[in-house]
Amino acid sequence: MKRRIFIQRAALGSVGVSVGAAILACAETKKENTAAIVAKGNGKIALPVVIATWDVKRATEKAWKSLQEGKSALDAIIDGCGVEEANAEGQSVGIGGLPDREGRVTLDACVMNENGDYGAVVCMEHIKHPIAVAKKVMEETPHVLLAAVGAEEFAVSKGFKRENLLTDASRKAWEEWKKTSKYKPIINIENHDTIGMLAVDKNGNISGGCTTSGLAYKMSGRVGDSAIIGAGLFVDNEIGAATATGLGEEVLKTVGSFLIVELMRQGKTPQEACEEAVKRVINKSPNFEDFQVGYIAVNKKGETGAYSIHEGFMTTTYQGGRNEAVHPDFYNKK
Ligand code: SD4
Repeated sequence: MKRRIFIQRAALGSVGVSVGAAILACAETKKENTAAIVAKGNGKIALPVVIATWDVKRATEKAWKSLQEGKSALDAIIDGCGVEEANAEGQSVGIGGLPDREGRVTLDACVMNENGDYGAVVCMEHIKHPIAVAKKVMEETPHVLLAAVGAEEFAVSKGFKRENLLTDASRKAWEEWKKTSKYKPIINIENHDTIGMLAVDKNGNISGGCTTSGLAYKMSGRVGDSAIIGAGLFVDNEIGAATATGLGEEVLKTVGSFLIVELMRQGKTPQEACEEAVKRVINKSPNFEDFQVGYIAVNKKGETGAYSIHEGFMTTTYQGGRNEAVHPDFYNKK
């Protein structure tokens, strides 16, 4: 039997068939009518909402406050994720991220807003807030994705400070790893803290962001799913949004976040869509026992879902004034 500590879906559980109908209705309705649709839906209004991967209550709290101050969903996400990027003790995002196998901290991040605009940086060094740089790429260049040195130079040209992101603790962890490993990238090393964050503002407008230092001790130049649109993140303001954590190679091969949004478009709840996307990974990967993939999703009404292959995944949801980190349901050979 599945563990059901689980994401706060209780208030949303009975919406059933009408959810699908409402989503389809949303899909056919122009953006300016969004607030009205939200207000009409079933009395189960749960907006705004912020949901993030892992136990990141300080980050969701910051994003929630930014929403209360009237900031856009995207700016709230930049603020929220920025809390963890600046936390030198977190070893998977921003400063303090575990390095690649050569000892370099390389960061991937992306954002997508309610208009379907996307911006990303991959394999960028020395800049603590890659998610804010990703937003600049979206807003201030004709491009969507900048890599490596080009991304870093762009960030510096926009006023971001270059700094050493390899903390003593992460350097020591890397040195220990070099002693014990065969100095090969290890497929299932997972650092459990990539932040994917989705927010729906009080008018039902949706944005998302994802930021990571990627897999610990990865090959130099390796890029995961987190900054690749459709894989690590996807937002469709008419339908909902999804984001991923875990082994990026598997998320990329199944284009997981796009898949989840398309399944919601077809009428699945966020929970059903996350479960289907995880099953897609399991069906395609005979060695799924060896790695973790987890997804979270939200729809236009603020209903949330989350699912992972294995136990241990966490999500944090700030909704209805409550900020709660929980273990979502998981597959693991049920
Ligand atoms: C990656 N998906 O680079 C990221 C890693 C991750 O929790 O999410 N870790 O593949």
